[in-house]
Amino acid sequence: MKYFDHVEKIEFEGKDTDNMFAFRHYNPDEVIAGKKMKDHLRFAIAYWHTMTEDGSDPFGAPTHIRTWYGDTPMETAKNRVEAFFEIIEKLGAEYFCFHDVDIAPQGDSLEEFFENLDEITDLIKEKMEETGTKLLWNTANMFSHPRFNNGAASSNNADVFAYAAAQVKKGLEISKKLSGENYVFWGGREGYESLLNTDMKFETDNIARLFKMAINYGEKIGHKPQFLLEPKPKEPSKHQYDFDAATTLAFIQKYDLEGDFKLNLEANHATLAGHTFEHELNVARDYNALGSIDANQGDLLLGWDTDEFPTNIYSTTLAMYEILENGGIAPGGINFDSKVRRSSHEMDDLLLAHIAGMDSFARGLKAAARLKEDGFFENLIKERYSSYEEGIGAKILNDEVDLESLSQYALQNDDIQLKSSHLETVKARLNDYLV
Ligand code: XUL
Ligand code: CO
Repeated sequence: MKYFDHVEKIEFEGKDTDNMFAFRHYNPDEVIAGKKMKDHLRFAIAYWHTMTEDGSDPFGAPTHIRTWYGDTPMETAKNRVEAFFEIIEKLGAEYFCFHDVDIAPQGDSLEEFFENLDEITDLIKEKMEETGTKLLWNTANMFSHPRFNNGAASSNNADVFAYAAAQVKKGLEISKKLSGENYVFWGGREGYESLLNTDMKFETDNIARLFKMAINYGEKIGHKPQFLLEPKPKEPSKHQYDFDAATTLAFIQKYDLEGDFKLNLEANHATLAGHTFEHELNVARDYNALGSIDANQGDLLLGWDTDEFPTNIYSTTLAMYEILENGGIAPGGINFDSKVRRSSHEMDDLLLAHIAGMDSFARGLKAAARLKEDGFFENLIKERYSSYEEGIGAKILNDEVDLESLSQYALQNDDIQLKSSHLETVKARLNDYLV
């Protein structure tokens, strides 16, 4: 069965087209800054938001019309595989991502869940071969089921730790089976509700224990995906241990995980942590830990995770600039961890929303490449720190001074002249690159 028969493969038609089912900016084979757009962007489609979201919210019933529901959970799961790969093919995305629970029903036991996963991943593997699609990353959902209400690896209950370990083991086997390029951990319940009954050190030690077991098991089965840790400050837990990039990097360093772990950074998680997306990417880049991104956007007027499709080209431009400066994002990619709004309830919205997101990142890439070509930020920053190029500044950078010599210098040079940042002009000039 075909789910989107009425839609042709989405092609680039340019910004003047009035065809909704066309790219207006994303032209996969167009070369920008020495590389094809598709190779810069490495777009991935998220199974969960695309296939399992139904538009329900705490105040209302599902709104999304979906035609893939079957008579049994397994039949629905199989129909979803069919529909998912049709969406991927139509969009021309090369990658996808999923949680274990997105693709197969959990059944009545862990054993049944694993059997279902085997059957569905056989099907997915066939589809991957048929379409040439690749697995960017998979992950284990260790946050939805009630057993995880006190955490997974950080749970106070050791049986829960063991259950989580079994899911991670299976997740790595699936990653090997489908040649996953990365493997993600996002700790939605790895945090606390109240510090009154929480031993933070005990819990974070245990999280690191599970990660080391994952690294070891990967080595044992001869599969070495890039491990990624995805920061988020809160939601569903009140406080999550992987609060933001800097906190998560401190964890990675504390437990000696730098060789195996990088970060998967999500735009909406950045803003929930009180940062811009580009701030998070910049921090990760500084640590050589920019692994992959979850593309979406939040609503700054709301305090929760709205996972909107990214359409803000200011943000996509600054994010793509960080990615260009990083020398690319591979083996990571740009995964649309984004969901259609409750009112965008038609099946076609799944395609249209991805087109909007892909076009917005394509525009971001083009603007970022122009900024880089003109040395826009490079010149700005060179000029701003120019006092370190010679004289006392150069001596500071060369570690040729100490407090005594600097004090002597300052006593004779205390009539300091500061230069204006002209920041308003900078922002206005940046606008010229966006549109
Ligand atoms: C939740 C979130 C997750 C992770 C994978 O906010 O972003 O979907 O990306 O578990
Ligand atoms: Co995410």
